[in-house]
This record gives sequence, C-alpha cells and structure tokens, in this order.
Amino acid sequence: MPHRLTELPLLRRLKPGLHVYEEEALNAEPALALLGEPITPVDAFFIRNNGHLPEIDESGWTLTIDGEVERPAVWTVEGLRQRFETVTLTAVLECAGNGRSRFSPATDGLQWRLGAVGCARWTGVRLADILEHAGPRPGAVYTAHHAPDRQIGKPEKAALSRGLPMAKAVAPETLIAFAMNGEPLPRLHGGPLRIVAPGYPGSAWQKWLDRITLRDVEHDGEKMRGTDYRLPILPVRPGEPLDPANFAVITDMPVKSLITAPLDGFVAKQGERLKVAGFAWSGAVPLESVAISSDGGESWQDVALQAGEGRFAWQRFDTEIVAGQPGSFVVMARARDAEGGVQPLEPVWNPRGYCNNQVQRVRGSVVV
Ligand SMILES: Nc1nc2c(c(=O)[nH]1)N[C@H]1C(S)=C(S)[C@@H](COP(=O)(O)O)O[C@H]1N2
Ligand SMILES: [Mo]
Repeated sequence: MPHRLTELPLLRRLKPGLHVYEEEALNAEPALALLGEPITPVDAFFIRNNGHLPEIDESGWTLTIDGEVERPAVWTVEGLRQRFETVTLTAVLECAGNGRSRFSPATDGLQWRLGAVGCARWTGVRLADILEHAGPRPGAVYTAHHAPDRQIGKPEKAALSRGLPMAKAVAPETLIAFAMNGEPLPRLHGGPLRIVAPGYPGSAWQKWLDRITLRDVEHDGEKMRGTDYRLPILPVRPGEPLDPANFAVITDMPVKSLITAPLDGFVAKQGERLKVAGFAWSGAVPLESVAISSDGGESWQDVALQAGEGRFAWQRFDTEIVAGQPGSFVVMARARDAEGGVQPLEPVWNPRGYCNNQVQRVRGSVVV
C-alpha cells in the first residue's frame, strides 16, 4: 500500500492532537496547548515533509561519507555508536516557515500558525568526529546531505537535500542523532539518522540521512537554490521582481518567544491573577531576556527566565498578571538576545514567508 494511504492513520494514532495540513507530504502542527512542557513530547511535536515519507529499512541502514575527503567511509548505525562518543543535548527545532500565516500579504507555502516548533533531547554522535575521521580536504567548504525521500509526483527528484557550512558542520553542537527524548529516533522524525543543527532552521536538520558529501562550493541540492529557505539581503516589497542574487541561505534563527498560556480566546475575571507562561529561544546569539505586556505594548515588564537545558534549549517563563478593566485584553511577550536583537511588533515581510519572529498577541477578554 502506498505510504500516503498508510501514514495518515499512523500520525492520527501517534499524534492525535496535531492539525494536519497536507497528507501526501505529511505536514502537521500541534495546538499551542500541547506545547507547555520544557521538553516537547514526541506525540506533540510538529511534522514537516517536503515529499513522500520514504520506505525505510532500519536494519540495513548505512551512512556514506564521501566527496572532498581523504578517507571516504560507509557507517552502519551500530558502527557510529561504537566508534564515536555519544552526546545528548537539548535543542529547539523550528521550521523556518513557522508563523508564515501571520504575513500580510500572504506568501506561498504552508500556512503554519505558531506550533511548528518544539524542544527535544537529541542523542547521537558529533558530525565533527565523523568528518575528522574522514579527513576533509582543504577545499571542503560545505556539506551536502542526502536522504531517500522524493518529491510528490517527481520520483526522480529528492524531496530535500540541504547542507551546512563547514564551520557549523564541525561545531560541537551539530550531531547525527539516533535518539529523541531518550527513545530511538521515530521514523516520522527521520529515524534511524538525522542531522541536529541547533540554532539553524529545521530545513537544515536532514531526516533519513544516508549520505554526506563534502563539497568545495555551497551545496546546491533540492531546496538550496533560488528563494528556497533563503532571505533577501536587501528588503523586498510585496510584488517586486525578485533577483535570486539578493537572497542568502538562512543560517541562524532569530530570537523568539511563544506564549503557551493563556490561549487565544481566554476569559478572565477582573482582578483575577492570570498565569502567563511560555518559552523563549534564539539561534547563534544567546537569549538575554523576555518582557511581557498586557496593555497593548505600551509598557513591558521583564519576567524571570528559568534556566534551560543548555545553550540551545528554550527557556521557560511563568508569571502572573492581574486582569484589568473589563473588555478585550491582549497579552504579549517579547524576547531579546544578547546583541540587542529583539522580536519586532510587525514581521519583516519576505517573499517566501520565512523567519517570522514577530511578537505574538494572545487575545482574550476580561469580565466582571
Ligand atoms: N529528508 C528530509 N529531511 C527533512 C525534511 C524533508 O522534507 N526531508 N524537512 C525539513 C524541514 S523543512 C523541517 S522543518 C524539519 C522538520 O522535522 P520534523 O518533521 O522532525 O519535525 O525536517 C527537515 N528535514
Ligand atoms: Mo521547515
């Protein structure tokens, strides 16, 4: 039976709380009510696929390392585990298209709300160790990652083939993971092997990884070219003709926060203490602070941030505000990074609707 018929019931069973956008290329996101945990459970984690889910033979899986290396190699999953140190780290995985539905005018692409993000514990081996074993040649500047999934209706084309600049490929946080939240990496999340590139957009976290080819140029695989997963260097206005030379690959994700309580449509009694909780995170530049507003952004109060599980985990905030005058009521959170980067009140529009880190507005009402 083709995957597209079998995977949806599987997803419905494994992740009943997810809203499914597309079935052929399985894409689904959780309601924000499911994202209240510091470690996002697998059954609440969003799913993003650019093509069909591939047929996987976990037992015979191999990872080939070739290209600009002195010693090409073919590893089994067990071989990787035995040869290299195992590392566990906690990191946010966010789709670059998360929040795309908030852009105006609307852009092409899946109209994600705010739930295409989660934070998990990833266990695997360092990509740096595998590359060191292979011996990169001096000309190697970029990795190219390959997986067997194919585009819908174009079985000859890879669904996605992304890569990393060498500096990120050999960074200590970049892993080839085989476990998520202490369990073998689920097939829906790229099992048996996927890239974990903390701080980088989800598109860089190649699932079902079976080959890494070192290249002497920026990788130009599927979804690496044109405007795919790229942002304009100079601002582009809606409707303006696009020059691909004005676009650069998205690397580190911008600072961002997510309010998981209260939820849109909340009702509070005047004078009631209302819980405001959520998470904040950022890419290369560390997170510094989060401020809350309950007066439409006129005034902001810094909130305490709980320690996260390491540099690339999200950090929780959990505070209370007093519900004011009866009527409509908006709660906002705004995160700031250590270099002064701050979430904008309005998103910076771009043609493909990436990296929307605008301040979230949770709308409810106060009653007497
Ligand atoms: N092989 C493969 N890897 C992939 C993709 C894909 O379509 N094929 N999608 C990428 C994108 S765009 C995102 S956001 C993440 C999503 O990871 P998840 O489905 O585990 O949440 O996987 C990335 N890795
Ligand atoms: Mo993505």
